[in-house]
Amino acid sequence: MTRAFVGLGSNLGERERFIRQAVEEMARMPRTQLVRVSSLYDTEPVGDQDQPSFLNAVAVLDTELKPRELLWNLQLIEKRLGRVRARRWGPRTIDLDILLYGEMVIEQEDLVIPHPELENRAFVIIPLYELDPELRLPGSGQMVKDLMKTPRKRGSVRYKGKFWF
Ligand code: A4P
Ligand code: MG
Repeated sequence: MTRAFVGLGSNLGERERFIRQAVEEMARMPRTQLVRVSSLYDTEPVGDQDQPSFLNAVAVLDTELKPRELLWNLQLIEKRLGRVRARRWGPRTIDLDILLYGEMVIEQEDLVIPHPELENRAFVIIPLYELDPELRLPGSGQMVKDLMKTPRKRGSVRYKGKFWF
């Protein structure tokens, strides 16, 4: 079993419903247990700012799926929830990113873990801190609680509420 952290983001339509459905589907993935989900956060778009604000959260999974199998399963969920791939960093009903997969560091063309933008994004760091402040990132060796202290331009993040499931 490997502990993986998956980032969820939605900024089109009923954002909370898409997050909720994605979590339900993740809980049904093969050889996987859903452990916890962070609170929901209302976040300013990072990158392409000309789009609606996001609802973001992070889920913790224990899984026997290999990283690439996990990616396929997440992409299947994105498709089922009707994600239309328009423009990069643009609006979407649901985006599922593998943030961390145990201690593993992967740098392949179509799979990069830890997620390359992780350390720059408050909408990822804040829910990770809520889930596990002592978490250490493989690669850079940075701790999540230390990343919380680094001031940087990474968009505003507002607490939206607990996630119940
Ligand atoms: N890919 C590589 N590594 C991974 C990984 N660790 N997890 C590849 C998931 N996918 C990974 O992703 C493009 C390709 O990335 C996939 O085919 C996969 O092989 P995508 O989801 O199709 O495209 P995308 O999401 O538009 O692009 P990208 O570069 O993944 O963007 P991000 O990093 O997902 O950022 N602002 C706020 N406030 N909240 C957000 O959630 N999200 C984004 C998208 C931008 N701004 C945001 C938010
Ligand atoms: Mg993505």
